[in-house]
Order: sequence, then structure tokens, then C-alpha cells
Amino acid sequence: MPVSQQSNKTVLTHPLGASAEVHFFGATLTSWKVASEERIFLSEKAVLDGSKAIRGGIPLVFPVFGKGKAPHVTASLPQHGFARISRWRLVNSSEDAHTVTAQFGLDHNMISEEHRKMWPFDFSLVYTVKLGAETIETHLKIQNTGDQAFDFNTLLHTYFLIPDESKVRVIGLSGVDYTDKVQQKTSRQEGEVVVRGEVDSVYANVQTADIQIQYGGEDGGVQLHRNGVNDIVVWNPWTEKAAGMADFGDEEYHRMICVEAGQVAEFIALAAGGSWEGSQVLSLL
Ligand code: TA6
Repeated sequence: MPVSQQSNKTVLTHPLGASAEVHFFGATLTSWKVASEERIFLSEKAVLDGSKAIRGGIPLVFPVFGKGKAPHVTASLPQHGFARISRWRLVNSSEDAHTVTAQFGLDHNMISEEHRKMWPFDFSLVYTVKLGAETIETHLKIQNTGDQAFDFNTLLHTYFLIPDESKVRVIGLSGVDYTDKVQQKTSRQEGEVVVRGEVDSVYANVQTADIQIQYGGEDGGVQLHRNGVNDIVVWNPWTEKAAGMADFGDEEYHRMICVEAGQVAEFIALAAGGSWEGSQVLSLL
């Protein structure tokens, strides 16, 4: 079955062997395998019962990034918004000789009363996962279905599985100014991004469409191609933050790096009846 539904997730299987899994909770993609090799990090301690955001995969950040303050909204939203902690539904699926596609939906009628009160706007999200033989596209369409404009951040918070954090290199951000949330300063990226300690950086208005996550040596890596999203966040929690997360193993920081495409440096204003689309395509290096 190219697209099969289980109680808590949808499994996509490509005719040439690739696969992906998307939990209905948060529409969180938790696995992308090519030639049976996993490319996405999921913490061994991830909570998958819907009681909290899934630690790993591709959590969807919407409508706010970080500690949830949105313009014209007094209440604080949950960290990174409510999309990743709401139950989505499979709205469509299709396949052809080249791709297997599943679409997931979330709208204002599906979120909790609590979240609705925090963010009282009518909206519809459609998240499309398109699995190719050696690629995967994740595409988000945001529609303002109400009569009031709203402002949003959004981010594909991708956790990449890597062999060793000391060897990983993120290429494509050289020369871009970034907010270093660890050092609490603005800097300009010189050359490739490496992990030698906690990394939590927001690169705004990145011009390079293709960002490479190179594992090091002959181990290859993954290319992230951006469409319609201008900002990149790079995150590795390192030792202290790793130890502080109950749903993340103390040593798991060695095996992951988040490289996240989205719109987080500024809020995007979406007029009543308006829509926004953005996506990333992951492919093997
Ligand atoms: O995207 C980086 C970041 O904003 C970090 O600051 C860190 O908070 C990370 O997201 C994980 O956030 P979470 O709410 O999933 O623990």
C-alpha cells in the first residue's frame, strides 16, 4: 500500500523502497528512509502519546516561533505554537510512478478551545508530504479563512540524523548575518556552520536556495532546497540543554542537528482571504 493509515500515523511507501511516516499528532513526520537508511532523528525518549510535542522528526511551528507572543494577541501561545500539538487529519492521498503523496489538514475548528481563545483567527492549514525515490518534499499552505488579518511565523523544524556532531558541516550560510541566541549577539557567518558546543542561530533572509548538511568524510549528507521560506535556524542543544530535556537522551546531541527552514525573523501578515505557501525538498548528497 503506497499510503497506509494506522491509528496514530500514516505510512508512505514508494515503489522503489523509500518510506516516510507522519503522525497525525502535529502532522509530525518522524521517519524518512531511503534504501532502508533513516535520515530523520527521533529521540529514543520522544513522547508519542499526544501529551507533548514529538521530540524529533519535522515538528511544524505555527503560528508563533519560540515563546509564543503574536502581534495583536494578548495571550501567550504554547512554545512554537499549537500546530505541532494538535491532531491533524489525513485529507487526501495519491500516488503515481514517481511519487507518493499524503495531505494533512488542520483548521480553527479542530484546535482546542484553549488555543482558539489564545489565537481567535479562522485559518486552514494543508500540509503536503510528497515522497520520491530519493527525495521528500514537505509543503505547507496557510489560508486566512476569516475576516480579520493575522500575523504568523512558521517553520519546518527538521531534526536530521547524523553520524557524529563533530563531523557535520552546514554549508550555504556563509556571509549571512545571524542572531546567535546562545551568545545573545548578532554575527556574520564565516564559512560553514560546525558544532563545537550549543548552537542556536537564526539566519534571516538567506539567499542561497540550497543548504547542505554534510555528514563528513565519505558519509554524504542531505540537501535542503527552500521554496518560499527565507529564514534558516540551526540548533544543537549540546550537553547542558540535552540533559535538561526529559524527552531527549543526554548523549543524543551527538546524533542530530536541526536545520530548519521557515519564516521566523519577522511575522508575516496574512490578509483576510489570503494564503501563503512554503516548502522544502530534501534530497541525498
Ligand atoms: O529551533 C530552535 C529552538 O527554538 C531552540 O531555541 C530550542 O528551544 C528548540 O527550538 C526546541 O524547542 P522545543 O520547544 O521543541 O523544546
